Amino acid sequence: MIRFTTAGESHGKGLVAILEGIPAGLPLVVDDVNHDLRRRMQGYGRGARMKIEADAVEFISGVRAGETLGSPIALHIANKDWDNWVDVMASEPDTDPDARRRRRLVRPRPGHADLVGVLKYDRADARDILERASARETAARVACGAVCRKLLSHFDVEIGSHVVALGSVRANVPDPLPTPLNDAADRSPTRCLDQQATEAMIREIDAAKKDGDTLGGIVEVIARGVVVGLGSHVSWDRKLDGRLAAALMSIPAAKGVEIGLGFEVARRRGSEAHDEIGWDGPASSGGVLRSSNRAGGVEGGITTGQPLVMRVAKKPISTLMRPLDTINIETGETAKAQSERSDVTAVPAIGVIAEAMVAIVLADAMLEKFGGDTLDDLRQAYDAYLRRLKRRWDELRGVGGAGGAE
Ligand code: EPS
Repeated sequence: MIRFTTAGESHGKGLVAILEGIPAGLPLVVDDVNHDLRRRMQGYGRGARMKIEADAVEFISGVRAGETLGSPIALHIANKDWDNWVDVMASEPDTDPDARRRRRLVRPRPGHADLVGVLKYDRADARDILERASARETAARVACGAVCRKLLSHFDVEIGSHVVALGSVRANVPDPLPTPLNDAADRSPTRCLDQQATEAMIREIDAAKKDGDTLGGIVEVIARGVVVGLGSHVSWDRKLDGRLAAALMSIPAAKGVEIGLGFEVARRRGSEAHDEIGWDGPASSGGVLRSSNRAGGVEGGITTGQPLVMRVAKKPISTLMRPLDTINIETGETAKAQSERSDVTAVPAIGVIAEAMVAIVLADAMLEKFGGDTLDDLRQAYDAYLRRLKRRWDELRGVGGAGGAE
């Protein structure tokens, strides 16, 4: 239903994305996208690049007079840093065939795509790999995700995230979480809801920076207002949890994804692992109420109508100012890995990127279930489904007493 692809090198001219499948008639302006692009650039521990860039989107196609047309939406985000990299990244061949471009990277960083990329693509300069492997690409994903988020907002879906761990610091997560989640999380320089933990995270980032080191962490992404019945149990590739996990795992530096209790569920007995079912829940959950949300909003690959709760573990950035051992791919000597300008941590940003990936998967699942070439078609199919859910138990429980609250 939704297809998207991105292109662009970190220090090339810019990033582009093509997003296809968004129905016609969705109100859309650049600010809907720029808001999330700005959020992605924030966070304590980011490097100098974020001071150079001021990410902003330009719609090349698919949007007219503030509304989507149903045609592919092409998006462009310029790299301001391009001006400083023209000679390094220019597409034209060099006039002198023996000339070596500046900023070659020949001492691959353990943990980065540098080494495996040069082996696979048979490149002499790992810059040919790292420019595309850079997390800068995620700006294009966030742009596509923002459009999908706009679509979902018409169905009262709210997607937010917050940092639950950074380095060795674990946050105390408030229960219940604030609504809207991002209004609270975006106020913290580490996008963490625990003030004390935020301060400890900042101290740890400062210490890591001093040591020439980097930090990873864990973010939690939550999608509220998702109706019961997205995804399917019938085939492996239609299961929504699998689709979410794949999308989240594709984020640069992601090393683990959990849904609901995640790995913790394996340690529990069945009686403490599942969510008991009772009456008088909202129509969007099929009229039933769950006493807990250990499943994280998915059972059998299908949404339950409970909030979707996912966590992503991010490894520390692999560019270290005090580098690890490596080899020089040009001379064969053992060496220390090359250092480039980078971030101490980008954990606060990965939450914004994870929100985008979740928005794309959920928009796809909504269109799969409800279809429609226009926002209005989608709305009508969605409303008809909600009416069907509301009527579901009428006969069994007596009209009026079944569907429960809206
Ligand atoms: C990033 C841009 C990059 C890095 C970071 C993410 O800019 P530069 O390489 O010019 O400093 O700040 O990239 C990485 C951490 C990485 O491993 O490639 C961005 O826009 O998010």
